Amino acid sequence: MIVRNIDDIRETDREVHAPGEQWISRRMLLKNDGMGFSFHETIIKAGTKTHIHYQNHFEAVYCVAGNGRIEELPNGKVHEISDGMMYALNQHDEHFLHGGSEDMRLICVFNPPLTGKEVHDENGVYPLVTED
Ligand code: 9YT
Repeated sequence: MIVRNIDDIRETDREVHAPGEQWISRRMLLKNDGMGFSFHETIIKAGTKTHIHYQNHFEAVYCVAGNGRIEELPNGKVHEISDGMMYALNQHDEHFLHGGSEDMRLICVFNPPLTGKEVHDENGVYPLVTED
């Protein structure tokens, strides 16, 4: 059994900051934990905007605090996100993720799991890392 507290993740290599500090991701489960998915807490900073297009991954996101919005690309459709809202990128959906009036706390699951080494490229994509 794996039992972890978020405080065990903080300020370790499992805590990743966006290059522009729009978000912080604390990876509670990664590929090497052997679960077949990765499981993260992500804090989206208020007032930020992040371009995301996970062409190699599916992601489900559940908001447990704060607020923000998803802007679908290219059609511009907007979904307000707050405590209790879930969205799933089941079609590798390209979007902007906007922070709202306060920081937003998200629980995120990735399939295939992130290894922890991925960084968003200039197109908002995480590469598929296959080597162990
Ligand atoms: C919701 C989202 O995808 N935010 C970007 C960070 C990502 N969740 C991660 O790497 O944990």
